[in-house]
Amino acid sequence: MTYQNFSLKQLQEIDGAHHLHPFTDHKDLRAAGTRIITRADGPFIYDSEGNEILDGMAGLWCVNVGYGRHELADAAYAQMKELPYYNSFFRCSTPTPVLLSRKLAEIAPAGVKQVFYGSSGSESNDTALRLVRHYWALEGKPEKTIIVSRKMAYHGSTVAGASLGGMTAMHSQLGAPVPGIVHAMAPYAFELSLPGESEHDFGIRAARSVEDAILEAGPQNVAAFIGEPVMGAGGVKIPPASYWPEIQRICRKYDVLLMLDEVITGYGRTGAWFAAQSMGIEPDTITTAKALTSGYQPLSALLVGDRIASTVIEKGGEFYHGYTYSGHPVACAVALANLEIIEKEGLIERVRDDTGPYFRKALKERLAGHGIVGEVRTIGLMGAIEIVKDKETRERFPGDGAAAVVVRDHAIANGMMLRATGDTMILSPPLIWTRSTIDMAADRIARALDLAEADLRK
Ligand code: PXG
Repeated sequence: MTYQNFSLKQLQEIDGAHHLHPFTDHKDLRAAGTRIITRADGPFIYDSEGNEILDGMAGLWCVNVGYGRHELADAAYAQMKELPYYNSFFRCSTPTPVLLSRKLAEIAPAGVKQVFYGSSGSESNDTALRLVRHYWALEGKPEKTIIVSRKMAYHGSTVAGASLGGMTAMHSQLGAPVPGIVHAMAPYAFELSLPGESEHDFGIRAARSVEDAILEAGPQNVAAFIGEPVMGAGGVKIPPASYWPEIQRICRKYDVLLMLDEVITGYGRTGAWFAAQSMGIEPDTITTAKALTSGYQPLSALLVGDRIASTVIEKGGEFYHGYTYSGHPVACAVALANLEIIEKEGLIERVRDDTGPYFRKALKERLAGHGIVGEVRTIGLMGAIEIVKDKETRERFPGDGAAAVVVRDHAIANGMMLRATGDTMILSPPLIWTRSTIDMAADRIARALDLAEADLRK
C-alpha cells in the first residue's frame, strides 16, 4: 500500500480519525488539517501539494547532514539484511554498537569514555537521572538525590523528562512529578536581565540562582545539576560567557555532578562535536540523541564520564536498567555512517569557521533592524529572533506568542520552515547549509517579517 494512492484530503481525514499527534490540540488540528510532508532532499522538504520548503529546523533539530543521504539508507539496509536486531543484554553484543561506542569515546570531551544507549533523548535523560542517584548511593551518600534544573528547560516528555524540564504547561498535566527535582532561573537575558545589568553580571546572577537552589536544598542532599548548554525548545537561550564557568565552579564547590543535555547541541550544531568543547564545560554525563543519526533512525546515547563510570563499574554490581533497543544494530550502523559524513565533509569546521559566523552576520544585518525584531542571537547554526511590538521597550504584541505564529505562518507560506516558541522564532538548520542557503533563508524570513508586521499593526 503506497500513500500515492491517497489524495491529500483522504490522508488528512485518516490522520484526523486515528492519529494523536505530539504536543497538539487535537480538535484544533482536525479542524485545520495537517500539512503532510512526503519527501525531502538536501536542505528542502516537500509537502503533498508539491510545495518546496527550506527546512530551517533540520526536521526537529536533528537532520544535521540534510536529507536524501543514500549512504545512510544503504547502511541501514545492509545491517538489516545481515542482522536486523539482537539485544545487548545477557552478555551479548552486536558489532555496530561496539564500534559506535569507540567512536563516541574518541570524539567526546576528555574523561568521557562510556556510552549507554536508548532510542530517544527522553529515555537517555531517564538513564542519566537513575545513574546519578545510583552513583551517590554507591558512594555511601544515598541522601544526595535532588536534581537542580531550570525553568524553561526541555529535557523530554517521559515522566522523568517532563519532571526534569522546566515547562510549566507540561508540569500542569503531570500529576505527580518525579520527586526531588527543583528549578532555578533560566539564563534568558532578553527578558530577565535588570535595567543597566551587563551581560556578564546577568550570567553570574543566573548561575547564582543555581547556587541558591543548592543551598536551599542543602548541598548534602543535591545529586546533580542538569542543563542544556543552550536551551533549545525553550527558545534558543544562549547564556552569557560568564554563565557556564560559574555553574562549573558552583558544582565543584558543593560536589554536585554536572549533567549536560546535548540532545540539540551535540554532533556539530555549535561548531564543535559537543557544546561542552566549544564552551569549555566539563560534564559528568552528556545526553545525546537527534543528530547522532541525523534523525534517520531513532537512537540516543548517554555519554558517561570517568567519575560515575568507575564507581558504577567497580562497585555497582548489576544496574537494573535498559531498553529492548539499547544499542540497536541498525540505528548504530546509521549513526556510524552519519558521523563519517560529518567528518568527511568537514561539517563541524564549516559551521565553526564559515557558515556559523556568516549565519550570525546575515541574520543580524538583515533582520535585527526590522521593526518587529527585538533581538537576534546565534551560536553556530542555531538562532533566535525575538518578536516585539516596540523595539525600544521590548513590549510584546498581545496574545502570548500569537505574533510569532503569524510570522511563522507567513514564513511557511513563503517557503521557509521555522518554529515559533512563545514570542521567539527559532532556527536550527542542517549543517549542510551554505552561504547561499543562508541568504535564501534571510530573504524569506525578512519577507515573512514584513508581511507579519503589516498584519500585526493593522
Ligand atoms: N533534551 C533536549 C535538550 C531536547 O531538545 C529531549 C531531551 C528529548 O528528546 P526526545 O528524543 O525524547 O524527544 C529533547 C527533544 C521543540 C521540540 O518543540 C524539541 C524536542 C522534542 C520535541 C519538540 O522544539 N527536543
